[in-house]
Amino acid sequence: MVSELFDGDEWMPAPGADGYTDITAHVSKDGRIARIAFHRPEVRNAFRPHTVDELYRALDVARQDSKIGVVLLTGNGPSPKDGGWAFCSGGDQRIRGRDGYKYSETDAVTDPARSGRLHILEVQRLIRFMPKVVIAVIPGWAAGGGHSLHVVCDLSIASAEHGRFKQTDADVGSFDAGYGSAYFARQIGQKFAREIFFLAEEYSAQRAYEMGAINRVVPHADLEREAIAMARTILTKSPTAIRMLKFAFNAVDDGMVGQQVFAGEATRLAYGTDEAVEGRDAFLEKRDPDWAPYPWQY
Ligand code: S0N
Repeated sequence: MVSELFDGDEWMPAPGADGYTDITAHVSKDGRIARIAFHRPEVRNAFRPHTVDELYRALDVARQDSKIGVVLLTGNGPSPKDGGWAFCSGGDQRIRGRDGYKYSETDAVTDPARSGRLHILEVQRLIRFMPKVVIAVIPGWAAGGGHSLHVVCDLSIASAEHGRFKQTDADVGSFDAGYGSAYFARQIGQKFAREIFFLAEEYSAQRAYEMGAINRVVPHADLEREAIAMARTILTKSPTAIRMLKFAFNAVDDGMVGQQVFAGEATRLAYGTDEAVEGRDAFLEKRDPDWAPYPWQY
């Protein structure tokens, strides 16, 4: 079973999905929505390095598929051990070491070459900069680095009954000092963000909604259906408009990198104009460009 909330009639396996162990990856039958899920429910969907490798790969496959406009990022469940639900509980604390980390729980040694390498941050950047809408679909716990992942997603929708939020970073001595905290404060305000990190208390989905941390709270049984409905609404919109809006929302918080991403999109749009084609053709034909048909617009 993928997940109790998974509707097999909606999805087919994504390319390469057969090889995954720590996640599942599916595409809607019309090919327009991706569903990528943590698949370690027995540890509240904590991620180990291997999980992150697979997650990055699956997200990148979705990024490069020009039919896909929306990605649902979720956690499968419930746990076979105790029936608990999770979106993701962050880095797997069992394989974390002072000198690096083990690739999995069964490895005997840590790898110093990987010391301090939190490549979940590469996943955060992929979500942040992919020109598609990524929706965090939260059926249970979003804790630690799992909380930060939902923060970096474009939208978040959570289960009313099982959605739980907690920022444990200060409890376990590992902290996301980037999007997970500073950008989170931009979303919900400094006071709430500091409270969530400094007190590390538990919040219900309803409370998270009231603080402005998530977009919607829905009955557990309807969670994936509602997420798909949101995705389908987004898919009725102009892909270019959505892409430019996502990067516009990002740019103000992303400094020169945000400007660079936005600028790349502007250049892509410019390449589609006759004016840019004239510049290219003039160079190739070794003549002066004729800009006369292109006014200095006001
Ligand atoms: C999520 C919480 C609040 C759920 O509590 P609940 O419902 O009472 O369940 P538990 O009984 O606590 O958990 C059920 C089983 O799942 C295991 N488990 C849960 N979370 C993790 C985890 N993150 N790592 C490993 N195992 C986990 C429990 O141990 C239990 O197993 P059994 O039944 O065998 O006892 C609660 O579980 C909780 O607080 N979890 C920890 C949340 C947390 O602190 N996460 C880490 C925070 N930091 C980060 O994520 C940053 C990134 C990071 O740390 C990292 C990333 C990659 C590589 C290395 C690191 C690194 O740590 O340096």
